[in-house]
Amino acid sequence: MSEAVPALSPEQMRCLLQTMYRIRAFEEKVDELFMRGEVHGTTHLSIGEEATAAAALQALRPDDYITSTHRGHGHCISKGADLKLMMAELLGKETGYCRGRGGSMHIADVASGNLGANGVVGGGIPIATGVGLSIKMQGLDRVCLCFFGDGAANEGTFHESINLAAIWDLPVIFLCENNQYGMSMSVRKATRCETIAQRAVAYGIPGERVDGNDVFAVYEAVSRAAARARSGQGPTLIEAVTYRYKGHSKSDQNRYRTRDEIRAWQERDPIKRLAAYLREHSLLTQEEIEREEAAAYQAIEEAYQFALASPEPDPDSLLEGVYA
Ligand SMILES: Cc1ncc(C[n+]2csc(CCOP(=O)(O)OP(=O)(O)O)c2C)c(N)n1
Repeated sequence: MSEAVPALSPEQMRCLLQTMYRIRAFEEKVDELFMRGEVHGTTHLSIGEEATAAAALQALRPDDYITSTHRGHGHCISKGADLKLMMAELLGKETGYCRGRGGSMHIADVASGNLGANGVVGGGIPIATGVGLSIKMQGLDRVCLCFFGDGAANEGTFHESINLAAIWDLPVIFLCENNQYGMSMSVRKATRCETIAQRAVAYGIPGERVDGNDVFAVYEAVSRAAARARSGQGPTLIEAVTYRYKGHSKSDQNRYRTRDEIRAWQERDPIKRLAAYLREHSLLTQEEIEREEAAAYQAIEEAYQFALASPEPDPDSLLEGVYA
């Protein structure tokens, strides 16, 4: 964990732990449901990457905006989404966030500032720039945080969008979750740059690389970027270095990496690291930590039961919301 004493109250740290446990419990349940054939299609899990989502949202205000990726459950939960509505969405139920039409990759809750997950790699980046422009033109005291992956950082839209946000000083935080792979493509093979953060130089904005498995480091970096954005100084590019334990999606055989590599990252597990910090600094006892963990799994079970009991969409509504 970062050396500096974090500018977070014990209550905020507990909240971070709760959020990370909820993300993990949600995704473990989703993984199980896919395996049992209860959910169809595909899903992208962010198990191992929880610190970045939880800490980034802790550094923002409730009325700030986010855009998300295809791996967006953690972003959604950290933004305060209702677990029941999320689970219902995954099970294709009428009570889900998008009435069961969106599924894992398209959960949005515009009322809470979650402008949506996105199946198009890099798709959220120009949206975030547009939101930044809207915030600026309306003179609002808000920021938009844009999550994207290391693979998305090689899309044309990444360069165009950040360049525009930079020249117009838009209040956007571009947060790259570098989990080391774009599907099976290692980030080391996909780009000649040493880091993704150093690309900020090309746009004349600050770029910062942090340990994405360290909640405090992510919190500090996003807080700095948010303060900069709110004061009219424009965007920041942050690269959070992290790792996904599970395959890219349900069809991944994990043939492009070794078990040892996965194990080495699991030793730097973000949840275990925060729990150890809280114990060592006598902020929570082991018993309290275990209670938080159990409460998260309980909340997910309740969400699943809610989803199971929810109605299927009416077939007569199939064409609602479809434009041609
Ligand atoms: C425009 C576009 N190109 C390709 C794909 C197929 N695709 C889905 S996820 C993915 C990898 C994305 O990698 P990254 O941005 O690093 O995110 P991660 O999956 O690692 O979270 C690709 C190539 C897509 N969905 N959209």
